[in-house]
Amino acid sequence: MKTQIGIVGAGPAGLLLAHLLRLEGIESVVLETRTREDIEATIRAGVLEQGTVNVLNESGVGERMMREGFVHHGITLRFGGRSKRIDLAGLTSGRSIMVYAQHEVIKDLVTARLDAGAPIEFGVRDVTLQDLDKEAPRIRFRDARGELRELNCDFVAGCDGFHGVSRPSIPSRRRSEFVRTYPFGWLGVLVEAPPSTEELIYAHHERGFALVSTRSPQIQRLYVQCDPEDRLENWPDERVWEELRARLATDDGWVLKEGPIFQKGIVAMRSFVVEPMQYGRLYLAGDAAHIVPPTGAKGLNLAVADVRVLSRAFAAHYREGRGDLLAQYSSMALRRVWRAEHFSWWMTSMLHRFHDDTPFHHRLQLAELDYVTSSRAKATTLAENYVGLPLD
Ligand code: RFL
Ligand code: PHB
Repeated sequence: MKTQIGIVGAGPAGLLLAHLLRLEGIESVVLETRTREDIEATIRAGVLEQGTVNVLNESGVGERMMREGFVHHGITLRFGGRSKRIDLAGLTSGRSIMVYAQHEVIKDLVTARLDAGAPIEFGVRDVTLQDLDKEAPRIRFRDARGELRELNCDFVAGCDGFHGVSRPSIPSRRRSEFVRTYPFGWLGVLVEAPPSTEELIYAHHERGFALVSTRSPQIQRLYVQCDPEDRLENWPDERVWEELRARLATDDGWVLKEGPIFQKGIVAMRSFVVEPMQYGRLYLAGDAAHIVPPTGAKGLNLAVADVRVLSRAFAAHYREGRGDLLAQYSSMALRRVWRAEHFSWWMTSMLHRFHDDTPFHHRLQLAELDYVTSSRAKATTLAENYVGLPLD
């Protein structure tokens, strides 16, 4: 089997890259270890930056998002029992965010690709990348029927997430990794209930962070900070509600609307970057190259920004024989990545309880929250990062 770009992973990075390349007339094959049903049902991100929304619309896969997604013009920071709104649109000349679930983006991209008759190999196993530093790299894998196959490509795009095979295929002497793990995770739940708020609430509390997000007028997405090693058995529904009620309590009579919890999961929090995001003919994109803690809602958006730059670089290579954009891919992508790393780390540090917290540290967090919600300059810093800096 032969193709121009072999894409490992059918997450947002791999699927959008395949889609953007197809629009440029560049052929690709997407390999994915999981099934279509599984990738379309995995609950992850919810917040799309304006730039991400534009990329999806301009490439023709934004129609359902525009119909079913929700545009938000602000967010609320809640601390000390009070709520303060950050006017995202007012502080950024009208930019906003879209609340539309990641698995809905995945469904739209899978449909677009399959409708165009382009291949996605689901259920592959034993993926290995060969000859990445040679003219003709190859991807070996076992397909869903168990047959050994080989894909010859001009380039390989490693879009297989944090636990994929692409990044470890770069010899360790040729990559530098930057890591921070946080001493907490998020317990996330999906709830059948009407929204308690029109905009997302990020809450700082002595018992730990809490977040109120949404999926639809009927389904809400709520998170509480927890021990990353904690087990779901320790979080019966009543305990989830008790923590949410306590951490979100205000002195103005606001009430959290409750309902049946139908999905629960715990995610660990880390910051991670690999440099460079390229080796030979392998280009990494999305979580394969970098992870941010979800507090800044940046992970999926970074994946989109990466593949936009990468698809343009491949287009310049095939159309004009130019290699300069491919050569610059890693440094261009990393500039945005490190900005988002800093923002996500800052939001996380400001809003969470750390195990070694002292009263001094707690007061510093409150001072920072007070400043962010009262200084136009600081609020603008939050707003322009949250809605996303303009794409290159
Ligand atoms: P993904 O989504 O992990 O996709 C990688 C795909 O590769 C497959 N794979 C392989 N395929 C072939 N061969 C192999 N050897 C393979 N190994 C793995 C996997 O099965 C998978 O399908 O990475 P990608 O495409 O880079 O996308 C990144 C995003 O998924 C991620 O950054 C976001 O979900 C992060 N994130 C958020 N991002 C936002 O922009 N806004 C948010 O509001 C937001 N909230 C979140 C989040 C992530 C969360 N979790 C669960 C970590 C909230 C949460 C709770
Ligand atoms: C979500 O809706 O899942 C969500 C929203 C905002 C975040 C992270 C996750 O910062």
